[in-house]
Amino acid sequence: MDNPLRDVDLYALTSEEHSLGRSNLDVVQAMLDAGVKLVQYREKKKTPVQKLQECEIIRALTSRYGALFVVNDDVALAQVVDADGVHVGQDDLPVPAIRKLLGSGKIIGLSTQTRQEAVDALSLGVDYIGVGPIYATRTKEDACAPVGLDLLTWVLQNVALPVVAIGGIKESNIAEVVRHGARCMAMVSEIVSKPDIGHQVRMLRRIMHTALQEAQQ
Ligand code: 3NM
Repeated sequence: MDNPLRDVDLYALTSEEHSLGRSNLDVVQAMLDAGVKLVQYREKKKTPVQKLQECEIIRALTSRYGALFVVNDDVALAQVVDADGVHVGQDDLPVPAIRKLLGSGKIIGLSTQTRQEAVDALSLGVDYIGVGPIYATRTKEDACAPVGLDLLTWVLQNVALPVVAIGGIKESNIAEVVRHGARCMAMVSEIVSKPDIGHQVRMLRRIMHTALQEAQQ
């Protein structure tokens, strides 16, 4: 598969408990209206039926906007709503089994926290890797200590896979992450916990693009 993150500068994840009382659907609608090109559905505290209902609607919305839709962890849910792919962690169903279920046309993303995990991802046949948490985050309950920008830089230089940086990325540090080579940033709280999601998405993308232009000069 081509790099699925090629046109994705900002990788937006859902989390209703951090969304200031708004529904995932309202939040995703605002993200798409602001030009987000990839949405990951990540929802740890809902029933399977609730997740299915939300994912069916988000699938329809993302298709209408020409955005990619990735489901966190749940391969069956991704399959049944015909999502574009799944994102899994190191302790989920192994990637070769997921590939067998989804086939070659779907995206598989894998979280990595070490050099070895990133290198190993190459032979697993994933389409991209997450590297993080770059900074401390309170959003993911079982997040490990920050891996820092050093791991990000090393992976970008040594592992020939598309990379998304994640964990504690904010308006205040996003330019620094760009300067360390990342071109795709995943964020939860810095998007869903802001009152004006459209404004926030546009501002984050503006900061990224300015930093990128400066880095290329
Ligand atoms: N995965 P925020 S960190 C979902 O390191 C997730 O793999 C991580 O939330 C990883 O942008 C994380 O609010 C949470 O810090 C990111």
